[in-house]
Amino acid sequence: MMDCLFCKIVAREIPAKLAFENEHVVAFHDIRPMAPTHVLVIPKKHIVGIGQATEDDVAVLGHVMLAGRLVAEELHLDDGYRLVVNNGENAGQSVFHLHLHVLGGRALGWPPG
Ligand code: DGP
Repeated sequence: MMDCLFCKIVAREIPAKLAFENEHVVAFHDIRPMAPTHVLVIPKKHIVGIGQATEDDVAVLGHVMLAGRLVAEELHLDDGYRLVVNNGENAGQSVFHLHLHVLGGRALGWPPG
């Protein structure tokens, strides 16, 4: 996707502080962190959001989730962490390339705002 910010991060056309990468996903630190650790895991494949994912995406969605866990372990979020996917306007999705937020490093409130 030519105009997708996160596709440009995958292609290294825009810099990001990488946390993890494999053949399916890239993980990088969020530019506006909401917690001491705030990493985004994205599929290399352009998927607009979880609302647009299909059966063909089942495997890559699994890779995204497992990479989220791996990042949390690598960054020593031993006291707990949260994995979040915002979908659509009411959830505050602002980048339309599926991404999993990995949040940790402090106690996180519930319910989220
Ligand atoms: P969401 O609101 O769920 O769509 O989250 C999008 C996140 O993307 C938001 O927390 C800020 C982050 N973000 C936006 N632009 C950039 C960027 O250019 N670089 C990085 N590292 N993060 C970005």
